[in-house]
Amino acid sequence: ERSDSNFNYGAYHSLEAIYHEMDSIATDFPKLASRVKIGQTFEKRPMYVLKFSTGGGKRRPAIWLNAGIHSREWVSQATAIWTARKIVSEYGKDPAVTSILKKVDIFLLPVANPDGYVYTQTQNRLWRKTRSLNPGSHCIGTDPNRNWNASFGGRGTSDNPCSEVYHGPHAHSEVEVKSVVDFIQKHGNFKGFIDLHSYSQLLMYPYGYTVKKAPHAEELDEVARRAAKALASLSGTQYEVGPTCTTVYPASGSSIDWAYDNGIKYAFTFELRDTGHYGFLLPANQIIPTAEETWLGLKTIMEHVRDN
Ligand code: ING
Ligand code: ZN
Repeated sequence: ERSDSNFNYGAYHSLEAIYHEMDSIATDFPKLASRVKIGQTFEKRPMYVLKFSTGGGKRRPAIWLNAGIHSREWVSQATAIWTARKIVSEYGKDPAVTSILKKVDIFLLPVANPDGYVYTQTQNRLWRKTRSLNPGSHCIGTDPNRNWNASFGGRGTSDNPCSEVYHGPHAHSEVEVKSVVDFIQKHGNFKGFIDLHSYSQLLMYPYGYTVKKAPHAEELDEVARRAAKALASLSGTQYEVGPTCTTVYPASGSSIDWAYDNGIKYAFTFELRDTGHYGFLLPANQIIPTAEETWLGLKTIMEHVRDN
């Protein structure tokens, strides 16, 4: 029944290959998955999401799964595409997946920064930012995780276009960010937003822009602890849990702070494997082990969204 089973989930792939696999997943499971273009990048590449839905109308509560906003964090894009295949193959088999999809739609963006991703594959493996031009500067790109309208330009950002945490000329200046913002706002019923990064083995929730506690910090902490415990249950990988600002560093304009401040309560960032031995250059033989354990954490969060 599968039209294409040649994709090796234990390897890193080109943007083109990932997009092709997204198309294959949608073709293999047409009642469950569809590939939707949400916009195009600065360099005019398409931005694709996979929508997983069992029907129930446009306004079903939804979860946004984001990956690859920082292009060099390759295990995040790889984990995301593995997760897409996992969702369609477990639907109707794993009661958790089946029940989640009975109530909630899942939107998965595996490559949130396509221009950056292509650049890491062809020019500079450690490129983090977008590839937009900065007028008046020879430096390229904006940090797309400092570009959201959540205390934009505040702590943990830079107004220097040459910085790795350059916030950009204004909130949502990056078309890759704006496309996600517009999609989520137009939809209007997102309840969860999960952003996959690497590395450090952390599971964080708002805020990054302030040390003040988020109004739902206790609930978010409890969910995150349960998710980290589920993740660790597979092979013992330990995650630290806490709010971004005090767990990693202050950072304004991030995706999850924007999501949270716009009514998407269940907002989390995973920093996937490892703790720094390989760092961004995580060997491909760790993709599937990383994705398998992360899946248990993701399911814990998605079940909580389903029930709340
Ligand atoms: N770390 C994140 C970064 O954007 C982070 C940390 C997470 C900041 C959530 C804000 C919100 O700097 C990496 N590795 O990108
Ligand atoms: Zn990152």
